[in-house]
Amino acid sequence: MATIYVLNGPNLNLLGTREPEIYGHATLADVERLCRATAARFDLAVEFRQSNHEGELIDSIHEAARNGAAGIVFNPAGYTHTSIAMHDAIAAGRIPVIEVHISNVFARESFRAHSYVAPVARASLCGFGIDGYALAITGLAAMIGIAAKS
Ligand code: CA2
Repeated sequence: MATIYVLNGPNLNLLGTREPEIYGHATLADVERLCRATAARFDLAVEFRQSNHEGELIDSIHEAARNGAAGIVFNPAGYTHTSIAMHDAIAAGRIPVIEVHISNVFARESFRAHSYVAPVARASLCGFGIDGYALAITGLAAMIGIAAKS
């Protein structure tokens, strides 16, 4: 069975506890359940992680590439807008990365409109709430030629 990594950046452990007007009421545990249910439709195993540390996220990207993962669904959170190191890790990894944001980053502060990840991601989506994770997994499966189970 192929594996995808679902990686979540800083502060996403707080999902569902603050700023519900921006991020909704779902928790990260809800996101994990949604990812596992979506991936199961494509017979994909999920390695689901959250970290508040840039280096740990980079280590996970390296690990996914080293382990031959089928792809990464990645919400880099605040590092989206700051991290050249994240950009470099993805560029070096050579596995498909789908960038996901819960909120519509283009409808918020101007500093959120720039992403260091987008140029090295195979696709990016934002503004669908946590459904964006399910859409990203479905799109990744199509991209790598894995059909839904009948
Ligand atoms: O919309 C997204 O998914 C973001 O990646 C979330 C990041 C933000 O820096 C990006 O611009 C867009 C912030 C994640 C923090 O998540 C929280 C969730 C609930 C309460 C507080 C923070």
